[in-house]
Amino acid sequence: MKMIFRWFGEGDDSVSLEEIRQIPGIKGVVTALSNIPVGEVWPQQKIDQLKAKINAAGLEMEVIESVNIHEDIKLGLASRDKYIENYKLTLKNLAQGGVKVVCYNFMPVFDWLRSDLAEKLADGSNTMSYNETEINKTDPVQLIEEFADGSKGFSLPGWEAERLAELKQIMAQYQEITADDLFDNLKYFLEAILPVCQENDIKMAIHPDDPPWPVYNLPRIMTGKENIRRLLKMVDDPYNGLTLCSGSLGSNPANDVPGLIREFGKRIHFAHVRNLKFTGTGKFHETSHLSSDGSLDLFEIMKAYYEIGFEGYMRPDHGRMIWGEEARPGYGLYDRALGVTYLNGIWEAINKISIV
Ligand code: CS2
Ligand code: MN
Repeated sequence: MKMIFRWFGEGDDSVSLEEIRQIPGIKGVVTALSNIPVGEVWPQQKIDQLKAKINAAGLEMEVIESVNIHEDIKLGLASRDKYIENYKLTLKNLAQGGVKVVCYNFMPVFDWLRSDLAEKLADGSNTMSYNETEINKTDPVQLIEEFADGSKGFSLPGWEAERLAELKQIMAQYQEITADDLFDNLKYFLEAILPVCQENDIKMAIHPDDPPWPVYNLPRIMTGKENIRRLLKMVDDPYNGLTLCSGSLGSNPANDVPGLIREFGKRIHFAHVRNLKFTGTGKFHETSHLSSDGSLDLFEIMKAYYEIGFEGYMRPDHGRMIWGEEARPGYGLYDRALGVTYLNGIWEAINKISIV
């Protein structure tokens, strides 16, 4: 297991590489080039500059989160081929820069969704929460607009302000798309890029949908065991793998996260580990990583990774905002750093107990 930490890049993250370097056990960052519109090729020079900066801080850059997928690919439009060609070039350039794993998602229009980005907890910290009833009251177009105008302090991934005009049209186009269509479009994409992944030894790791069920009438397919099985069989190759996010999959209580880890084993290239607490049907809030703070058993999750002989990358996922920190929701330094230390502690304990 290689523990890494998400860093959004200079100017896009309140946390510095120097701070990340001081978290015990952190070997590298998972990052991305910001400011490259979705669908365009990531230039080699910019990748190399980013890598040089990260390496100079004593950290590795072997994982990218995310190279986002253009909506035309998800919609299966004729124009997808040009975006797929661009994606292949980006993968080649990234591999050239030493990148081993690319995390991406295949959610229509939206990435993760929350109804509250700063819900107050009893201990005075705040955290992100989800309430299906609240979400259903909001208008998706308005929600994206609110993010894009900068008033929330960061933008929704893949939704640069200049692309807002297309949004209504894209929402309408999705009304024709079923979950099966989305699977077909994902298959088309993966089969097209796979030779590039094999030649350049760069693995794809799809992130599950968050939350893992359809929202705003948009299909979502990376939701649980059956669909993940279908994906892995559909393109049965180790380069078609998973980012197993305990928090995203775990927000549906029907998903048994340790069971998924054991079943999908070597096809997991990247692990996102975090906790959350169910507060009702379609309702949860994120918590610290500690098992007793939430509904997921992080010991069982880490034990499952240990038992499959996990050699991939792992990162703590969202943290709360604590100690007065102000940062991008979910991505402050302190609570995630506490998460790393807790996960490393569990791992060390399992390891030492297993070898006596
Ligand atoms: C992440 C996702 O920040 C987060 O919540 O878990 O946004 C993730 O980066 C993307 O879905 C992966 O493409
Ligand atoms: Mn995640």
